[in-house]
Amino acid sequence: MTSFQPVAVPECSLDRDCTTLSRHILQQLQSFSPEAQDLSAIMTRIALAGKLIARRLSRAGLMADVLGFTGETNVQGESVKKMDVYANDVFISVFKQSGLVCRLASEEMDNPYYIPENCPIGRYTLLYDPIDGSSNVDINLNVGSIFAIRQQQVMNEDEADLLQDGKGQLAAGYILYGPSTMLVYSIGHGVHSFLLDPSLGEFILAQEDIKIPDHGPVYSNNEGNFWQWDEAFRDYTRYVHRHEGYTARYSGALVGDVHRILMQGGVFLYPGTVKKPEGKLRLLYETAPLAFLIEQAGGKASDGTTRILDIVPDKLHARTPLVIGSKDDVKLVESFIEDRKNREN
Ligand code: P6P
Repeated sequence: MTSFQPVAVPECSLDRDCTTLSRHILQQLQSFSPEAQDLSAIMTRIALAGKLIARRLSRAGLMADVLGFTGETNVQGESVKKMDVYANDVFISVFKQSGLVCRLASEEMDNPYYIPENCPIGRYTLLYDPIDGSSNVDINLNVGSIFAIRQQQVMNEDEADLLQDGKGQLAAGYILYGPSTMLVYSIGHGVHSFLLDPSLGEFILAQEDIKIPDHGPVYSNNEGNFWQWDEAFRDYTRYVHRHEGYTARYSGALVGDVHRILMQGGVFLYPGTVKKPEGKLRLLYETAPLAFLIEQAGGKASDGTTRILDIVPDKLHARTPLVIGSKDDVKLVESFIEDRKNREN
């Protein structure tokens, strides 16, 4: 009779499986203060939203009434996907009866959504793009959610206190719905990724303190807009066309494109165009959260001249051009803009 030898579970795998998002945040903050507990609880709710959206996306092709358009147009003037509405509502629902978030501002809503019962206690605002890249939803390609958490400074239903630069963000990150569902976040202590383990229903720590390379081979932009760009962006594009060591990658979904840049290095750029000189991407819930994250990973983010985190929006849905990624690659793009300015002066 052979004696039963229990399989030794390496301590790290058990410990890793127990390193949930909420525990990680408290470890990061090295505090159990009410503020730390709040952030931990908010991030846990964001993770719940991610699970609900991931579940819906994984079945989208099999369920009625999930894919396709609603027939409505949002404040951005964009046709609204059914998945946009579902995801927007998920974030609202997970924060009801939470006592945490008083106000939610989203790409999909003209004005912020208030949860009055939370406001006396919950002094936080969630800014989010519920489904970024929704044009990819119907063709089963990656999409993402982008979020930022800010302290709420006023109790009245006035969005003026939201019109601040991105340095006041308490936390920011994204959820990437790809082959795996990954949550990448920062609360100002580095950038960390968590993978959803469907068998546990938990986001489990995947990588801590992610650092973006100072340079990478990837440049990511929609060259179909080349004819609409300022000459400086054309100069940059011609440069990478003529020099070895660059490769173009563009999925049409910001979260996936920026995640690739974070992991492999390089630069994503969405310049202003003739039609949209201020660019297409929205500051408060797209470019500012991503800029916060990329800077925490050692990268850089600007609108081509001004640091994204220094830009103060004039309205809730303000847009900015975006140049984001590896320090050296962002500087290279900025150098073409500087050169053009010097030549014109
Ligand atoms: P274009 C998706 O609509 C989005 O907001 C981002 O996710 C993406 O980076 C960008 O627009 C793509 O825009 O003009 O290249 O289709």
